[in-house]
Amino acid sequence: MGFNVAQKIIKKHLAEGRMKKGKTVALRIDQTLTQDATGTMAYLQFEAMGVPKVKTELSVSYVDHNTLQTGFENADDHRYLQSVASKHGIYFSRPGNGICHQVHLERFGAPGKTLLGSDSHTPTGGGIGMMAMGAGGLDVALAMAGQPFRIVMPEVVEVRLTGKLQPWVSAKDIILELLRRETVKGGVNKVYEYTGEGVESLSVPERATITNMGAELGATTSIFPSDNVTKQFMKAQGRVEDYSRLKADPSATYDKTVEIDLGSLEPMIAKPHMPDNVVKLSELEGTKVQQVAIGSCTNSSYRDLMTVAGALKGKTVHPGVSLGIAPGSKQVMNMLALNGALADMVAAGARILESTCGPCIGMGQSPSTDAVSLRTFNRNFIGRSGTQSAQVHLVSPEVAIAAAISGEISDPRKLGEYPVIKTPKKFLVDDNMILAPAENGSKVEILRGPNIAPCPTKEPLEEMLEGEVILKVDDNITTDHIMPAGAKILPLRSNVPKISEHVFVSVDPEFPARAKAKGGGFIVGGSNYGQGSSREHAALAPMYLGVKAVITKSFARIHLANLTNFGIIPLTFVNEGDYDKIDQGDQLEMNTKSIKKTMTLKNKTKGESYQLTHTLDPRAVDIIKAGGSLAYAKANMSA
Ligand code: MIC
Ligand code: SF4
Repeated sequence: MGFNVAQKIIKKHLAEGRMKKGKTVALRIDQTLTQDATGTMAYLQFEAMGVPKVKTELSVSYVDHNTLQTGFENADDHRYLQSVASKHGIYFSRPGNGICHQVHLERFGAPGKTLLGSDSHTPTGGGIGMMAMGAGGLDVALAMAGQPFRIVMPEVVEVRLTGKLQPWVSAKDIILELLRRETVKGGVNKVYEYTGEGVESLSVPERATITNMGAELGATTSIFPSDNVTKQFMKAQGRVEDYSRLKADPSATYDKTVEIDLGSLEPMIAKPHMPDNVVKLSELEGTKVQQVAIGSCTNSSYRDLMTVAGALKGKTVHPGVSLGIAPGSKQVMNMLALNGALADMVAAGARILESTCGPCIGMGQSPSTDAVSLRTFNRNFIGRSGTQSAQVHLVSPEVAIAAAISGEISDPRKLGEYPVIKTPKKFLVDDNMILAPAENGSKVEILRGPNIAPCPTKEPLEEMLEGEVILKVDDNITTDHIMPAGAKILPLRSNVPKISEHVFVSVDPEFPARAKAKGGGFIVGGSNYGQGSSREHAALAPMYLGVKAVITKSFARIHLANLTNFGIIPLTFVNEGDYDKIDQGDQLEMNTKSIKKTMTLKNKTKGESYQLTHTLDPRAVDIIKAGGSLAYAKANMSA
């Protein structure tokens, strides 16, 4: 039997386990990436492991999230990251060099390799045929220390692309259409692999837009084959030597096939407040728009911004709209500057932002009260923009720019001739903002500031878990609900005691105080709990507040792993109906002396019992018992 692309990479990197769907496989990791918002914690954990030099082929530390620098905190983190990278054999991409996923695709990624990143949009690398996965910082630290990364052997879904996109319809519309069909929980433990004649018509940045936002499906990753288009891209980046061809065998099979006819796709839009709340743009035409933001790791490539510049040339941004544009990397920004496209944007009234995440994570550019904001980003969770009442919609750069010009949601096909942007024969390559690690790391001193607090640890699991339900929440709770980001909270990422004061505040402002007063307790949630970002702070900070167990109908993959890593036991109801029987404030009790496949939870308040289960393999059970991965890894490494 032949293999598909995902299976080929898994097979080549298999360190433990059998490639049997649903079973745990451990994969060797070739490359890692971190960004500053999750990276400081990841490196603190790496330091705690006592490994002098990373054991990967390549590890890169990026600074792209926390760059507002409204106080000393961000800059302290940057300085720490730079020194720790130099000491431990890690490349350092300086602030200003661009968004991690965009830069990694341009400068480091390679087909057939595995990449683990402490950011949920790491699957961007799937655009060049990498098996690129997001994880919590601790898992990335472990990979840097040479440990394999464990996933559930995924199902592979074939997304067969036929036909060719029409003018003004682009890659974003493809992934929005897939989200409409598959939803934000459709992809758990699945890999989406793109096939069909439509693949050839998509450039690497377009493919990367699709694999990037595949994260919103909850998928393990998404992947394209590596073909001549990939080769041309790598050649234009001056590193054709990193190219290799990677295609599914003709006899490869898939667990399911989804077909998308590119030719019949129309411009699409995700309405507030979920990336799968997708409709045809035509349904919303005429809605007034107050803000347009273009950029983020989803849509900030040279191709995207040249399209935007082409549409803007000679026009003025509508008086009712604020237009912000953040090019994805220094390479993109510099090329736009040199060919005049940046001047066209500036002349039209665009507000040019740094090459960072910026408004995507609420770092500035928060919309006005109740504003309709059209963004080329990948997430529109409530409040993420920094304005709780904002109506954030997700769109392609084409749709975004049509709105910026007309002041309302309007069909970009009315803009006239489509500026078709070809991949340049040669990108402008200058890696002067990427620092190589020191030759002799032992001489490098690590620089810490007062904002950098050590990573808190947890005691081994108690034999009897007792406490109150300190919070009950609905379905689809995101990590933005659990641990909000934004300009005020993000600078606290390297200080868990401080950041824990913000846990769940958008859901219930009293939560942190209650958790502390009750000495921790239980959280009860609905399905797809913890979707979205990979931020391990959404597990780490609740752990610090004393959360002992999270009991839900189902979990999102990365968050489940993060809870395990920090010793919070993730359990699900055997009978989903039991969710309705528990109320906030109920007193619960559970014997955890041995963690069996089914366990009994006693509700002392109601005088009832419920059956719970879990998906933890024996190793994960040991991790929970040890009080988390760090404690477990330390014990095992010294053994
Ligand atoms: C995000 O898009 O939410 C982030 C910020 O990039 C996160 C990581 C983080 O919370 O630091 C992600 O997607 O993993
Ligand atoms: Fe940055 Fe936004 Fe991409 Fe996350 S989704 S890495 S915040 S640009």
